[in-house]
Amino acid sequence: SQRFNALSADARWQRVWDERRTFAANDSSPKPKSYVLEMFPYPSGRIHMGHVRNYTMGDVLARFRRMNGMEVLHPMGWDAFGMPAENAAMEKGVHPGGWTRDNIATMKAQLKRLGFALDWTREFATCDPEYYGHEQAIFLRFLAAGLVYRRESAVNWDPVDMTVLANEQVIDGRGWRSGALVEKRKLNQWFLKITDFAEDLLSGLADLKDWPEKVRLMQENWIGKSQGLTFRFALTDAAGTGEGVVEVYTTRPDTIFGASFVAVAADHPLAQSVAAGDPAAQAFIEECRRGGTTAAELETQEKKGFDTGYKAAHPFDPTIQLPVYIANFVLMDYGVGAVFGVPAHDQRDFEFATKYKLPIRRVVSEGTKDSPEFHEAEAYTGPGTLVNSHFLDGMDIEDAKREVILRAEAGGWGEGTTVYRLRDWGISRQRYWGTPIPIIHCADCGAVPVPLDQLPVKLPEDVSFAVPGNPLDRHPTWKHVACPSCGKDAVRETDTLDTFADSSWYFIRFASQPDDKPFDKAVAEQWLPVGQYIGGVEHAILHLLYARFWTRALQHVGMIDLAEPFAGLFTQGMVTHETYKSSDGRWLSPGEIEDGIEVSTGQPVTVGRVEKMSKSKKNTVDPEPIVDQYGADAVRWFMLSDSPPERDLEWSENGIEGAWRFIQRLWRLVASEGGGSAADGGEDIGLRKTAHRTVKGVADAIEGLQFNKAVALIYTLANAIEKAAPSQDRSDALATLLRIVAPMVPHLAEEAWAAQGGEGLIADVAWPTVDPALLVDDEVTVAVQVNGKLRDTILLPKGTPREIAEAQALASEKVARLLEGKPPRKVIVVPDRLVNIVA
Ligand code: ANZ
Ligand code: ZN
Repeated sequence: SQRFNALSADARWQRVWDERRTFAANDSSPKPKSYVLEMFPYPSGRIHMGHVRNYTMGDVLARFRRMNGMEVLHPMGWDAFGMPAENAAMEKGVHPGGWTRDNIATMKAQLKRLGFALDWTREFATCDPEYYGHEQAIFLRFLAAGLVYRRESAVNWDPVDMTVLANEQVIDGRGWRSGALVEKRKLNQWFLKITDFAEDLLSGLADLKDWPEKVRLMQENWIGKSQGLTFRFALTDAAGTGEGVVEVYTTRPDTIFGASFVAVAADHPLAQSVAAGDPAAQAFIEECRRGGTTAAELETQEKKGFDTGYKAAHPFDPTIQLPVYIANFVLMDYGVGAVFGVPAHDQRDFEFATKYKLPIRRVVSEGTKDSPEFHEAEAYTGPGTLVNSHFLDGMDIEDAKREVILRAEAGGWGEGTTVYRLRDWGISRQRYWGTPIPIIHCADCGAVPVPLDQLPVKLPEDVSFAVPGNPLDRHPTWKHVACPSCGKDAVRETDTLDTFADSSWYFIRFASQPDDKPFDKAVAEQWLPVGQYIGGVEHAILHLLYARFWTRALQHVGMIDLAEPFAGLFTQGMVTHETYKSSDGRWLSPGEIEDGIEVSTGQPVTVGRVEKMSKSKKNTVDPEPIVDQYGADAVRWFMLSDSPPERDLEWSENGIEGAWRFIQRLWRLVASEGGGSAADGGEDIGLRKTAHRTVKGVADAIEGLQFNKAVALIYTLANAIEKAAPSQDRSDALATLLRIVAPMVPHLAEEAWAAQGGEGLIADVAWPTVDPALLVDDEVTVAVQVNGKLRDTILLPKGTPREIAEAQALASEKVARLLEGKPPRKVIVVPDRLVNIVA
C-alpha cells in the first residue's frame, strides 16, 4: 500500500520478535560477543522521553551489531528498590511491592511498544528475592574478606516524624514532611571499604579510553588524591604547662612560616576534652553539629571558631606560639581532622583570620624575592616564590614542599602522606524497601552473618506505613530470631542496603543468572565487560564509581576476573521542551492554555525557556500517546535525528511530524519498487558510489554513536535514489537503504522486507558489504593561489592535466578580479594539489 500503517506493523513485528525470541542472547554462540547496556530504569510509574532517547540509542547499536555478525546481549530489568515506593505507600496506602510491580507492568508494556531489541528472557527486578538473596550472599563474601565493617556514624534525624531522613529529604535543614529542624544522630551503621581501592579506582581511569573525558575527571576529583605532610605540633595548655601534641594534615607544607593558628574539628578528641571542662566550648561544638557537614556547605557557611586557650609551638621556631581553635570549617573525616591555618594563602583561613584578627603572614610572592607583590583583599593560592620563610626563601612552591617534608621526616615530627577525599561507602539505610542486611545481632556473639542456606532474608509482606519510621524495626515478629551461632534469642539487622548496591552488579547478573549463585564466573566473563554502556550524566560519579568498586571487590574475593565493568561509556543529553508561565508566574501545561490565554483565568500566557522535561515545570510530554499517534519508528527516528546524542534534544511537534513524514516517504520509496526486481535501464555509477559511501558512513556513525550523522547520510541517499532514473543500481541502492535503516526504524524495515518476499527477518540479515574501490575519492580539491596567497579552491577530477587545471584556475572569478584583465606572468601547477598564479 502507499501509506505505511505503523500501528498494525508495530504490533505485528513486536509479536513476531516476542514469539521467536529473536533477541534472546545465546551464551554458547560461537559468534563474537557484544554487550550493549542502557542504565536500567527505576519503575517510577511511566516511561518518559529521557528513557525513550536512551533506549533508542542503545537499540540502534545493538541491532547494528547483530547485523554485523555479533552475538549481542541487550538486556533490560528494573532498579526496583528505593524511596519513592515507600513514599507512595505513605501517601496512597498501597504496598511498596504492589506499587512497584504495577509500575513495572505498565512500563514494560510501554517499552515493548517501542520495539526495542531486548532480551526479555533475562529480565529481573532488584526487589525479586531471587536477586537480592544473591546480593546478600555477596555482602557476606565481602564481610568475610574484611571489606565490610560497622561503626557509629551520623544520620539526619527528624524529631517530629521520628525517622531517619536521606540527604535529599532535608531541605534547608528541615525535614521535608514535618518541617522540623533536623538533628544529627549517631547510629551504628555498615560501611564498605571502598577506600581500600582508592588508588586502584583512580589509576584505572587511565585505561577507560572510551569514557567521556569529563566523567573520568569527575571521578578523579571525587576520589580526590592529594599529597602532603602529616605532622605534630607540641601543645601547651592555658596554664602554660606542656601537654601533648596535635597532629595536622596539610597539602601546603611550603606555607609553614605563614601559619597563624591551628584548628581542629568539632568532633576532634582535643575539642571533646576541652568541652568536658568548658560549657561554652560544648555549646560551640553543638552549634557546629547543627550546621552542614558536606564539603560544599562548609565552604559557604560563615567561618567560626572557639579559642581553646591551648598554644601550638611552631615546629621550626618554638618561640612562635599559635592559638588553637575549634573551627566549624574543619571536617573530622578528612585528613586527620586538624589543620594549621595560613590566612594569606587559603581563602577559608583568610576569612577566619579576618574575623578573629589573626596575623596574615604572606609567604608566597607572585613577584620575585626582592620585589614581592601581595594581594590585600583575598588569599593568594597561585604559583610563586617563597618569602619571609627563612631557609625556604627564594624556592618555588614544589621545592619548598619537598624541603619541609624532608626536614620533618629527618626530625621525626612528620611524614609525607597521600590522602584521598573518597570516604568509605555507608550502605545502611533505615528503611523497609531495600535488600535486608543479612546479619543477626546476638548479645553474646555480636554481629553474626546469616548462614548461606538461610538466604534470602526476605522482606516481610505485612508491614504498615501508617506511622513514620522503619517498619522492619517495629514489625512484631520479623526481627526476632535465634542466634545462628549460640541459639539464644537474637534480633535481625533492620537496616537495608543502599539501592546503589543493587545497581552495582545487575549487569553481571544479566550476563549469567543461575539459581544457586549470583552468577557463573565463566559465563559472565564471556560477556563482560559491557562493551557500550549508555546513560545519564547524573550517574557520572556515584553509580559508576560504586559499580567499579563492587566489580573490583568481586575480583578481590575471587568471584570474577574483571576490574572494569564498563569498557565504553556514553552519557546522552537530556530531552527538553518549551515551558509556559501564567501572568502571575505559575508553570502551566499546554493543556491549560488556548490561543495564548490561560483557560481558567483568561490571562495571557508567556512562553518560557526551553528546559529539561520535568513534572515541576509541567513541560513533560508523555511518549505513549505520541507512539500511538505516529508509531514507534517515527518516535525513534526523531529521537535520533535532531541533535548530537550528547547534547540536549528539544522535543517539538514539528520535529515528530517531520519524522513521521520521512517514515512515509521512506515507505513510498521502498514500496514503489519490489526491491531489486526492476532492472531496466543502464548503470548508475554515481548512485552506486553514493550508496556504498552511505553504508560506510552510517556504519562509522553508529559505532561512534553519532546517530544524527547517520540520519543525515540516510537522508542524502534517499534523496539521491528519488532523483535517479530506474536502473539496476537504483534497485540495489534501494535494497541497501532498507538494510541500513533497519536498526533505526525496524518495524518499517520488517514490513518492507516481508512485502518484498525477503527470507526470515531483516533483523537477522547481514549489514550490506562495502566495495572499497567505490569509496575512493575521484575528485580532488585544488588550491588556487595568486602570488603565493590562497585565493580560491576548485574541484577537479583526479589526474587532471596541467593545462586544464591552469585554465580552470584562471577561470575563477576571484582570480580574474585580482588579475584585472592582465595576463599572468607565470603559472605553476602541482597536479592534484595547487595552481599558483604569478601576477
Ligand atoms: C595549610 C595550608 C596552607 C593549606 C595553604 C591550604 C592552603 P585539599 O587540597 O583539598 O586536599 N585541610 C586538611 N584537613 C582538613 C580538614 N579535616 N577539614 C578542612 N580542611 C582541611 O585540601 C588540603 C588542605 O585543606 C590542607 O592544606 C589543609 O589546609 C586543609 F596556604 O594546610 B592546608
Ligand atoms: Zn549468639
